[in-house]
Amino acid sequence: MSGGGGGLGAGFSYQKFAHVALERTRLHTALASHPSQEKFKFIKPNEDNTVMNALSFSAPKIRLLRSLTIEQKNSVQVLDFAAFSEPEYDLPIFCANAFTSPARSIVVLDLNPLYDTTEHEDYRGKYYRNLMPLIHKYSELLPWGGKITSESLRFFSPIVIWTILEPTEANHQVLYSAFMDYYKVWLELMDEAVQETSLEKVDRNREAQHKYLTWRAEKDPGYSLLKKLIGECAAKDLVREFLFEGVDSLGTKSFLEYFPEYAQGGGTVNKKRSMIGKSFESRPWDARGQFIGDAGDG
Ligand code: BLA
Repeated sequence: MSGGGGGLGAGFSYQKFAHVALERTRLHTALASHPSQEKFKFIKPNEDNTVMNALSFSAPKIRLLRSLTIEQKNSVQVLDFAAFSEPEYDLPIFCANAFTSPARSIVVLDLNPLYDTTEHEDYRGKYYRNLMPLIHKYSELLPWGGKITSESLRFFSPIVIWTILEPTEANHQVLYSAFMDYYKVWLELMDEAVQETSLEKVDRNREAQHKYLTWRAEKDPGYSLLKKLIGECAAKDLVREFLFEGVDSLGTKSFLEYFPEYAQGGGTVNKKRSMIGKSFESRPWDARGQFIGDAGDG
């Protein structure tokens, strides 16, 4: 399958990523259609050359597994694939986001930690210590993408792949391989996950997931493209009832209660993505997963 000189040629499809991942999931558990599926199954963009595909499921241990792909003929391709466990488990959130234009692919692939791994060393040890080889496997082909919205870092794990690539067939293959490696790891963690019985811990997990959903529902970089494709109202519904479903039911705290630094006059949320600005020119974790911040830059 040649892309005909690279670029967004035939054979380039994030739908395949989602399809294979869902097939994989079915080897581990029984997927049921998620209630959000009905409303968004037939979502239709304003532009004729664009196809959107929205799928959502739940399963034992999995509160929400959902996938959104957007394909614009010879132009933009988007993948947003995520898996959230039930709050009885403290599993990381599987997160695969790719935005590909003819110029470049912007990628985040991670097992987003439910708890900040710098503050919660026990959580880092539980889930990431054994996974560090994964990042070494891909650090050359999928190098750190450079400065990033600083606030995003607390939602990333030491094995995050944050990268900006030329959208060639070869890079796409590497991305596919990394996506499947990371997803298989998540499925294994899911298999092994043991239900938390302490109500206090379950509540803590639920709130941590709600905080994550609240962040992404408000600040996700994909929002403006979604608005353009389906209009402001439908984009808001898609974000709150599909992509980050749970944001209106898992907790009652508001964005500003979690992230007060975004408060501005009149109690409204500052529209800026970042209050601190961008930072972290290079990977801010060492080979053991210890946070080193911008230290690597010298
Ligand atoms: C850019 N997307 C980005 C960037 C990141 C992410 C880090 C670089 C800009 C920045 O530093 O903010 C992704 N950020 C994430 C993710 C998390 C996070 C996954 O904090 C999780 C915690 N991207 C999508 C989808 C679309 C999309 C679905 O995932 C479109 C529908 C678009 N992302 C998109 C675009 C850019 C981008 C257009 C470049 C423009 C910009 O930076 O705003």
